[in-house]
Amino acid sequence: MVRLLDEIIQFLQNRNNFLITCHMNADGDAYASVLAIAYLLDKWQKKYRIILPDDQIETKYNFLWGFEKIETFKSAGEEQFDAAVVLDVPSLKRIGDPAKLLPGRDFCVKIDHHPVEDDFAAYSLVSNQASSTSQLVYEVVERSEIALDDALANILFTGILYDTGRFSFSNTSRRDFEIAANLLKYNVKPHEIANRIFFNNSFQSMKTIGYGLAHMQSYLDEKVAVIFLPLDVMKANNHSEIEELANYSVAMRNVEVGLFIREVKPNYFKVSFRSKGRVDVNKIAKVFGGGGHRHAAGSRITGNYRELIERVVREIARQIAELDKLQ
Ligand SMILES: [Mn+2]
Repeated sequence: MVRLLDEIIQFLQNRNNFLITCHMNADGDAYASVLAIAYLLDKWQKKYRIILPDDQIETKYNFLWGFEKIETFKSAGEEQFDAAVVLDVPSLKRIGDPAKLLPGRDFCVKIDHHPVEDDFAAYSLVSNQASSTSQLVYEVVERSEIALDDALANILFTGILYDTGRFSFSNTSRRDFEIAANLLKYNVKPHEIANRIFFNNSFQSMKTIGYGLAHMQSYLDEKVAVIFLPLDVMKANNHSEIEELANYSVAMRNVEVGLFIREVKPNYFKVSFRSKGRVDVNKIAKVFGGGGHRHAAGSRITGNYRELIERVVREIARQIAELDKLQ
């Protein structure tokens, strides 16, 4: 690990003109890890651009250093980059459009904590034991000669706080608490960051969360819970503010798998999978062309809603039956 960290630091110091990017639907860990790398490159006086695949930039991260440097692919225009740092994403497919801007494999660094998919970077700092990509970027920072300060500490704390679900998901480790304790030596206020990234919703979004819960369905003897938002409900909402519904889908006793399904276009569904622990939802999401982690994954599925539910529940039932056999 130490040798790889040194290689990555050397690569960053020796190259110039970087593209920094991450996965589609950038989340708190993606924003944080992208900005932390930008911060390092800035300190090393490198030329870089941060280009996200999404059309919309999440304003709730605007308190973080470097936020104003973030561009969307749509507005960025074409450019040739000499190097790239790709964060929080295991495959080219999930980078989306900015993948077109990547230089060759030898000039790419990948820092990620998803199970490995594409080998698109010669320098790959990948550990699915890490809670977050931000945690791995912290390891890079710690190994480099760049000193932590308020700006960088706030960025990294935000990423870890987000991806550990406020230090409660199964990925949360002792290392996260060590890092957090270290970051709190700087001017980092956990409650203020939590307020900005978790409790910063509109009334409309909270009412939609209520709608989702009130219309929740269960399957397989309450082992599966499904929260569904149809198109007309989705249209009225800021999508990132209702993401918490994915976590609520698995917040009941006895539920093993939770689904949060939103119809984003007619007969086109974005599905989030959550597992209480036993079922590997990464495997289930993969059956439907998506992926993610063991406990949290997603897919985009086209078709009729009823058929979708039937297919997904059947797949979950199959996995649960297999697990029951092993016990
Ligand atoms: Mn992440």
